[in-house]
Amino acid sequence: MRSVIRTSNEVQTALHEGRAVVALETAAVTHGLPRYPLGQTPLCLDDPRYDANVRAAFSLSMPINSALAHTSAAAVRSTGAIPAVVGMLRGELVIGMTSAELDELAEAKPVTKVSTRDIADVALRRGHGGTTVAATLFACMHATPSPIRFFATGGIGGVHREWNVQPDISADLLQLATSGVAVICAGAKSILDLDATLEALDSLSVPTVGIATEFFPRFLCKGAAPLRVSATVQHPAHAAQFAALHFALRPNAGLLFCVPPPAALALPLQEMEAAIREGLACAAAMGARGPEVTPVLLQAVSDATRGRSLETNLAVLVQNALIAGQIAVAAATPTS
Ligand code: PSU
Ligand code: MN
Repeated sequence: MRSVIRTSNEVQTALHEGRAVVALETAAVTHGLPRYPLGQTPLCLDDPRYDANVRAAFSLSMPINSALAHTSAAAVRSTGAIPAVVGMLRGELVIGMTSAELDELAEAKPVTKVSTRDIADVALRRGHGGTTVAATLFACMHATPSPIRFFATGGIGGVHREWNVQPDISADLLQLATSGVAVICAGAKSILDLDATLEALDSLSVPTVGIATEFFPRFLCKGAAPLRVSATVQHPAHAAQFAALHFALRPNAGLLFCVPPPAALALPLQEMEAAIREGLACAAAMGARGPEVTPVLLQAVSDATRGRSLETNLAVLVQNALIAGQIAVAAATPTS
């Protein structure tokens, strides 16, 4: 049987030497972000935490999805960590895509939104796919020569609203519970039922650890009723200590590090809720089902906020990549 999973040489070497590695997913690239150029530098890149290399990585002539992917990878690199972009090209699950491979995936058509269940199907068809949080977690655990322990995304999937009418629970949750990886995120997407999502994470024994916050972030949103995280750490080095102890105790269980969106770009709850309701109506009218639901909702929310939620989504993706890099570097114990 041919090998379906390939870890790049750069990532293999870094893992072998005990250096910091951060995985990045690509379902956000292939299915969560637009494929037209933004026409301006994203607002979030004015932040002094990003160096010139990170700002330069967002090419104005490129479609938003590939520009963002390059920028997230550059944010990881700016901390001294190695980015491992995960995605499927020609049936291969690649851990550590090159820039050229990333551009190819960002433009690919048709391209599948690959969750864990879809990996064998896309491999057999030799297809292309953007990997969700669930499939990326699976890849992290199967990296050679050792698992990747840190992974950045925007917001994880979770329990959808009206789950009591039509149960829709992201495969991200179960995969997180059974993969020894720390996911750095802005909580779960606010298009979901966040109370139910937190209860599910609790049932699955996934720690929700706020970084300098006691509250579970609401993805792109601020001003909502607070939801509590299960623990709080103060800074990335403290998060690295938490992760080290967690993985020593439970090497095959995941955890979430939760970082709220930058305050200046977070969207007020009322605006967000109105946009989500429009999105839900749109998804229902389109008859969106299963994996189609999240991309339709994200696009509808972006339209309803006239692109403001897109800016916030970009801010969250790049910020989480940066913080994941800082945590991974603090946790690393290089052998040379
Ligand atoms: N974060 C973002 N945008 C996204 C996603 C995360 O900022 O598009 C993706 C992730 O890949 C996540 C997926 O796994 O959305 C959840 O989809 P679903 O609800 O169908 O499981
Ligand atoms: Mn779903």
